[in-house]
Amino acid sequence: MDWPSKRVLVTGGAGFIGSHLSSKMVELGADVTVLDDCSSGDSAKVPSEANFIEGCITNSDLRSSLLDGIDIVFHLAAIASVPLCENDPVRSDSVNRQASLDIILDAGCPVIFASSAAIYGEPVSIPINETHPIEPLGHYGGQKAAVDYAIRALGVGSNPATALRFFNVFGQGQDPSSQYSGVLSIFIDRATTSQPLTIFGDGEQTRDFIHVSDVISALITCAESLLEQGTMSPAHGEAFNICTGVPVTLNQVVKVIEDSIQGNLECKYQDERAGDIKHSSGDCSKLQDMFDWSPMISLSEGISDLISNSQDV
Ligand code: UD2
Repeated sequence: MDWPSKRVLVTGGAGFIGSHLSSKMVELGADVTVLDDCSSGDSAKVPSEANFIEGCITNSDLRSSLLDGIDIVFHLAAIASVPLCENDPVRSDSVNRQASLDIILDAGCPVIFASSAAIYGEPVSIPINETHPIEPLGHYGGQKAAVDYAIRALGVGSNPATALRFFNVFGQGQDPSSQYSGVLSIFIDRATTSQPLTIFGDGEQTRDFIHVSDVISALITCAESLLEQGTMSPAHGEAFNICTGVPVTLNQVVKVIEDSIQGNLECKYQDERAGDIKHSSGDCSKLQDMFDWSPMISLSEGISDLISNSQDV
């Protein structure tokens, strides 16, 4: 793909996944614009080579001006906190659902949308593949599901678009003190600062942890297909799980961290967190079979990398 000839818009490009993607796009030579309102992102994470615009995706004038001349949109901006979406469903609906639909309809170019495993709700079968029922448990999942559905309903006369359903993404650059942070960055922060870990429930809940670099390679794989083939791309109008297919319990996570730091961790078990699902494990064979994409970073490699980086700080 001739990325140096491409103008790329990354919404949410100051966030955890978005900043990794923006950096990768800059590295590939693309002309990158980042739109982020910094409500949860951090402008310091945006690569200096990118054109950074601080603003919200709900601003239709700003959206129109930024979409002009763009070759592809990675639409990652969202209110990603489940509690924030529950507390203000009207606001989160305008950001997560309405503005996303507007971007897909107005873009005039391919759009890759950050969907979520949250759309599945409590799994009825494991591993979860893309035909699993969509029964989100709250507003956040419902808003993501609405956009994911709209993409799957697109025909050949529309903008090319794909929905990628992220499972539990981890890697460098997730702020452990943030309410958006995942369990892995919290555990590693605690482990490397000699603090006890809090485990909600018995620690036997499972999650499918995928490294952010594998998420970036999935985003780029789908983007290249949409750019090359437009609505004839096998990714157009489709949704894909972005996961590893490897379920891991929190107790196993603790063991992997202990092996990496070669020490024992103190774990405090508390009541289950309200609204948590017990098991989440995805099947990524659809993306694997269609595009020969595979996750490359194992959980233990990713954890070792995070630990050595935290020790370098
Ligand atoms: C993920 C997404 C969330 C939403 C949800 C939908 C992340 C960070 N969050 O939430 O946005 O899509 O999936 O299902 O990816 N835990 C502890 N101790 C801690 C922190 C967490 O035991 O200090 C537990 C927590 O109760 C849960 C598991 O770890 O059972 C994973 O928690 P999480 O917040 O990392 O992610 P999850 O799957 O609840």
